[in-house]
Amino acid sequence: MALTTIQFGQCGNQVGHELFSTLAKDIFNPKPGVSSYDNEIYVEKTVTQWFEQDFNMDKLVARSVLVDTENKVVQDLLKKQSSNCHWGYNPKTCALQSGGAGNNWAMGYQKKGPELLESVTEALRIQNEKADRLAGILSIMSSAGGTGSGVGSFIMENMHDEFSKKVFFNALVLPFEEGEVVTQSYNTLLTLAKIWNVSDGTLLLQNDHLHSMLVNLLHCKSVGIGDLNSIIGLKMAGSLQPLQTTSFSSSMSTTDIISHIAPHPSFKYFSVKSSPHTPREVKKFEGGYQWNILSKHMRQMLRINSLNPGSVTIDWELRPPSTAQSVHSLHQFSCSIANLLITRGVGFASTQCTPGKDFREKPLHPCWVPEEGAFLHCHQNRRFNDQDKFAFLLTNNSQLYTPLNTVVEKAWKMFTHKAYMHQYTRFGVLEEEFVDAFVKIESVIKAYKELNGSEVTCI
Ligand SMILES: Nc1nc2c(ncn2[C@@H]2O[C@H](COP(=O)(O)OP(=O)(O)OP(=O)(O)O)[C@@H](O)[C@H]2O)c(=O)[nH]1
Ligand SMILES: [Mg+2]
Repeated sequence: MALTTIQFGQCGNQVGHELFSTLAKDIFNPKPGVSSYDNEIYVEKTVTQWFEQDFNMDKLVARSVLVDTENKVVQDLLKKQSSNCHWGYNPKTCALQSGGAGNNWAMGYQKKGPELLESVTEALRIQNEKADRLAGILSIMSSAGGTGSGVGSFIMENMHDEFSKKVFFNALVLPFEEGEVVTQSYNTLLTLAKIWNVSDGTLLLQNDHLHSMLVNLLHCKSVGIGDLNSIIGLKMAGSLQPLQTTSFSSSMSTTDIISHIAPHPSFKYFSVKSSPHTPREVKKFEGGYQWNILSKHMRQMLRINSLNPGSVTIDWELRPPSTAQSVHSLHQFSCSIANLLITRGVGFASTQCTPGKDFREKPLHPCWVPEEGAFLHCHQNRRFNDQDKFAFLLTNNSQLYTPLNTVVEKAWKMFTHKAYMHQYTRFGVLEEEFVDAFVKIESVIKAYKELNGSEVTCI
């Protein structure tokens, strides 16, 4: 089944490019660790999902639409498509303008979005026409600028009805808390509120958190945007590349993944944890982790501070898996609507690892979530990212309220002083729209926050 990706703005286009590069690297993995028959099936599924085959150019062409209000970023990406590269974009599926949206959601949503609608629709038609069976649409953008957030919200709203029978989901990059865009909290608030109605599931990616992973785990001395994107590319590809369910018989489609991880209309957010991330110099000497250690480590990522469920005591994604037994017996877990553990790599079938036992424990989920819906484990024998073992945890849990809460609190402080409001009212986005957005997202935050309490009442 095919997916069409729409990349919005600088961030969406750069992250999208990194995603397709990661996918192409995975396709051409010289050491897949599986039989050539299994490898062929995997590659065929990957190509069908993400690419078109251009036999004239002997290249894969990404099934993607590139949208921006300034053309520099996209032009740079198109230039990168040198002749020896295995994949590229189709220049006919770019919808570009010049001038930018000035970090202003209102300008993107009210002005640039409507101006770009026709060319985006045409580009999507070209992409979708070539897809045999379209499973859905994935859009990628940041919430802080004007194009990704404003144009992205506008286009997603307008496309929603047309694709209502397909899975319609998005990856949203949240800005650094101390970000460079002064109106980023407003832009994020308005984006979250608009896409809440139309998206089946939203993957939240936090620039701050990705930065910490690079510093703590990969020992990067100076972190660039490209480094952040390489982790995003890994997390997204690791989550969406071909999989089997634990019975190792039936396969798991992207539609199945989204409907498992975002099964409830009040809980549509999820994040992706991943492990192990090891610095290149350590990799050479490492014996590798056992599957059961990795599985336990992924479960530890759901731990929160038992005294203050609003905060995480130790962020387990920021430390490598430990082979020693944990000394913490008293701990609480973040209450989850759904978890999906994905393991990729060799030797799983021959181990005694049974992640379901750990992840299905009652206190991990509210009592109204059925056991079979709460946790799923999927595996793929093929090696990923040149590692023997790699694990990903897609998780829709109460902790997701924290980054959203920070944004809403900042936006509220600015709003009470009417700061920068003229930039929005100038484009017809009035105070009422802000109030509606606050009401909506605050109720979502409240629902997530109360999850931890809901679990306690049922044990
Ligand atoms: N992870 C990541 N974040 C990015 C990238 N590019 C920009 N950002 C973040 O995205 C936010 C700014 O959004 P942009 O994508 O640059 O803005 P835009 O959508 O192009 O909108 P305008 O330029 O205002 O028209 C800031 O928080 C940046 O830190 C990227 O390639 N990767
Ligand atoms: Mg831009």
